[in-house]
Amino acid sequence: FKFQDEQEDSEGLWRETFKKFVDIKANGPTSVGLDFGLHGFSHVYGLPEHADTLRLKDTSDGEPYRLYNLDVFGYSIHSPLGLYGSVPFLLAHSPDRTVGAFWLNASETLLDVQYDCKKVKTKREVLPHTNLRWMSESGVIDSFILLGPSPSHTFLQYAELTGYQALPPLFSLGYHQCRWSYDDEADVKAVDAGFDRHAIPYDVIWLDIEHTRQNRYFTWDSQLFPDPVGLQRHLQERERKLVVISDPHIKVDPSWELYSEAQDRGYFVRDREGKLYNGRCWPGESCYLDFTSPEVRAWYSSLFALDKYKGSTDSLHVWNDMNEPSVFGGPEQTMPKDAVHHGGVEHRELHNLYGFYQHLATVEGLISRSGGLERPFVLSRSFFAGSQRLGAVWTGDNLATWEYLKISIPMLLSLSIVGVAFCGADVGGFFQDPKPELLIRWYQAGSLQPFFRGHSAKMMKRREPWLFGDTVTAAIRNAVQQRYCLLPYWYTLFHQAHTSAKPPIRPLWVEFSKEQDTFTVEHEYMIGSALLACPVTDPGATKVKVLLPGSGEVKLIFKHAFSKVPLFQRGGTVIPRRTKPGSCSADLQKMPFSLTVALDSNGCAEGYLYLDDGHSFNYRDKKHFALRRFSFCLFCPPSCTDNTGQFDSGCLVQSVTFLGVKKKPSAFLNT
Ligand code: NBV
Repeated sequence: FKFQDEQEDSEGLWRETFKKFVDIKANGPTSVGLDFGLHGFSHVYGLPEHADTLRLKDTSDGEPYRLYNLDVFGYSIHSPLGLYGSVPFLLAHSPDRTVGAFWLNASETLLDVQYDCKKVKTKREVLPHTNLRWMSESGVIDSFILLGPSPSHTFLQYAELTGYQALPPLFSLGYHQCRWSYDDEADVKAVDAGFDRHAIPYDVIWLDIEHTRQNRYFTWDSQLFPDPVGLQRHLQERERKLVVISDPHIKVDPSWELYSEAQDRGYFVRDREGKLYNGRCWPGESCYLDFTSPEVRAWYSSLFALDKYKGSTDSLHVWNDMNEPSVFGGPEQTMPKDAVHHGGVEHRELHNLYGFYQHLATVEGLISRSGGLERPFVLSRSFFAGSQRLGAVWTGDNLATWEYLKISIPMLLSLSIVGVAFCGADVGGFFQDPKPELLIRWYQAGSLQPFFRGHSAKMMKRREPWLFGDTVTAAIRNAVQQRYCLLPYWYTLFHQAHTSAKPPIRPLWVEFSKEQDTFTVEHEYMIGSALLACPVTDPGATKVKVLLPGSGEVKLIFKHAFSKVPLFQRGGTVIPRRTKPGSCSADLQKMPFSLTVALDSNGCAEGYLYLDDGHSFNYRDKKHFALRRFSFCLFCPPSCTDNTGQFDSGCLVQSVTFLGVKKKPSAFLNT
């Protein structure tokens, strides 16, 4: 078929006009779609990224859920519109079964969900039913139905398809201090010292775009950061790290070697006429590296080599922002769909994968920089199915309001159940100035989420934790210190995600899969199988109701404002903690352990502890790890879970606390 007449093409199948943009649709209409019926299900979850409820909504009367990676400043809450990343995977759950549906397509994708549209009569009962309609602008139908039957089986089946969570370096599970932007070296050193002065542990300080020479990534502003190596050494003395931003757009500047080399080698995305695609971003006129090309990725990775990236050291890690990609003034602030990539592939075919490929190239760069020995840390704003193999993601530019704090929980749970388990939201809110109560509550919530970073925009007031008076500082200190003491547990959970695909934070229905009153709970969740968290997300809260599956609802009254975060340990579990928080995760490694044993109704409990050096691949390549199972039970002796591991942590267990002991023991048990 050939496009004949614009009059006849009112739906824009052959050529589409959006505002001033014309999409030439060189290949004509190419959309694909498929309907699925899920018999027996009335709860569907996943499909990030949306700022919406955990259970996907019925879309019959509104817009379908959209998956199209976009830079949406101050995004709306409870909207089906696409945000920075996309994972076209969902899970359906019922008391008897969990299944997964994965629609492997990286072009713009829509999903319609219809609950209970048809009741299927069996001899025994009336079953619910859910209809799904997947629609993609382009590509092929490549779809997987995962049969579960449990949530854990479904996680595992999906990880076999798209990969397991990378094991993060331990430091990256600590607290990160970010701001757009810290002014200069002196500012960074002052903030770093502030954490020590106020006894607040932290691991990483971040530099945003202004650290570069006019937004040329891989460079430093020589006025503001004259001695970046010295700065990193300074941080390293306290065993802390630096993260710097590296965006995918490259300033058009023929006198800059990085630009001219990429241009000479043909490494930029082209427009539909074959010319260099020019967009605008922070540096002004910019070109966009074509990360979909393996050759471009290999070249970009090589830029992170220590001798190439001047001013970098091995304690520098990376943050990929604006990689949807964001193009100022572009259609929907992104790249036109008819731009052309490596192999003549139109941007429309792979839009949702662009950021993933930058993330991949950055991760490979950091791994190669260390000769393949060290685990990288790279945060990306854009993501796709499989991004869990690369590192961490965050939920972009949120606002400092209670609504954004509240929605961060279902947003992070939705990411977690589709494998992207190392995720977080800007603590405090990126835009607007949080009141102290909100800031405290956000630190408390963030300390119970996988990626824990405070961040704020440059037009906002400074908000280092000690700027709001002693009460606020003490509350934030308490939240961060609790996080550090609990790091052995978080690290063990990440090892579990890495090896068996269970996400560290889980909706209640994952752990209590038969209890239907958990199926729509979205502000409480499990951290592993042992802790139930219910961060406070309402202003002025003096009490909070918490559903404890199996035991009903409890009401907690707060005696002192902001003092408590509801966190419960489940009977039958053992939690490993460090006895003191230290000043950063490396310092923490010197502290002894404490174990908290919460007995179940039979007087038994078990738990795990995973240890390794916290930073290298030796756990994988040399089996330098220890995985211990603690069990408290008269009838089963303690055991070492994986005898192949060879890691001597040299650590001691200093104390064991028992919860739920019904009567005074008559003798000490030898466990
Ligand atoms: O690089 C500046 C910011 C960054 O701080 C933020 O975290 C990103 O999500 N970036 C977006 C661009 C500016 C947004 C207005």
